[in-house]
Amino acid sequence: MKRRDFLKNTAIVTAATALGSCEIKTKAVDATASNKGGLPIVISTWNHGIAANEAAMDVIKNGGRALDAVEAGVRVPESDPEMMSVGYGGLPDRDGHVTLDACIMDENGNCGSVSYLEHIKNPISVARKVMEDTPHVMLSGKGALDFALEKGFEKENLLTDKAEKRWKEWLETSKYEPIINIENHDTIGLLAIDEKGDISGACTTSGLAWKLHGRVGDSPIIGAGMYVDNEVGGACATGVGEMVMKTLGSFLIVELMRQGKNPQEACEEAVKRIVAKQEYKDMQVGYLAIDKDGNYGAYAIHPGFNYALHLDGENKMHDAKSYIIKS
Ligand code: SD4
Repeated sequence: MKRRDFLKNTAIVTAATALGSCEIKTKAVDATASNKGGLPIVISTWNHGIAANEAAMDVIKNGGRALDAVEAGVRVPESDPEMMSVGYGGLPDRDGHVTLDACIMDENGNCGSVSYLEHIKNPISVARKVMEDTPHVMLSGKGALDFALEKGFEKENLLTDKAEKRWKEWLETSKYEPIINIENHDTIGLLAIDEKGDISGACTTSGLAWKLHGRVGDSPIIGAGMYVDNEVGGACATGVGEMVMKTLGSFLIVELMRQGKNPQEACEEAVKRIVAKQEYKDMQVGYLAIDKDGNYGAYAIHPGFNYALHLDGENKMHDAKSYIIKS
């Protein structure tokens, strides 16, 4: 980043923070026109979003619910051993365990989530079972695994040879310090609106590579990694979960849209809430949002965040704008 960009961005944040009032903060944020969308729509994070969107849109085109679409969509990278940041084949924590986080939410405000789940390839489907078959929202660790096995999910070794090799290489050089990293930045968050206009969302990840054993990120936290309100819209997050959790980013975006911001403005404001108070130099966070009409937004702290958008019969990658501007 060039010094002038840093100063420009810092000035915006400082002004917004110092002046404090909502009105002034809004002025300090570059108001960006919403990206015109439509229905149905599927949008998801990173390159693996293309295949996920395809599966999700298939469900919608066959008259399915957005809920079924988002589950089917994110199951694609979850099941793919080449995707080293989601589900099977995900990079492990520093002790060599692949521990998974996922959540799902439907148009009626129902939601389910699993965190710190081991040995199950498709945590999103376990999250859905938590939502539909229990009075709870979230199951974690061994309890989540026991629940999954009881529901007929298969217990599997999720650590592929490739992921194990990467872990062993990391062990050789690591200082084994609990440093947050952005090496493993390919969580999938996926939002969809079906033909009826109903919105659902899903988010699933193996979390940050080499995390401390037991660490849970934002992805399974309703309101942090993903949030949907059928009257307003939906949002999802990727990147360093700790930063998202501290600001409940997805819930914040939906609430900002409820107050009148378009999806793009809401994503930008949520990123600005992070950078106003947190050290963000080596930390990436990216947000996606859709409103009830299928208009969409995307924004990240740093350049490099991209997303897959399935709209009007086309499924294409797009680069998100970012707070730090590459020049
Ligand atoms: C986490 N947010 O566990 C996840 C990681 C991620 O893209 O999104 N990577 O913090």
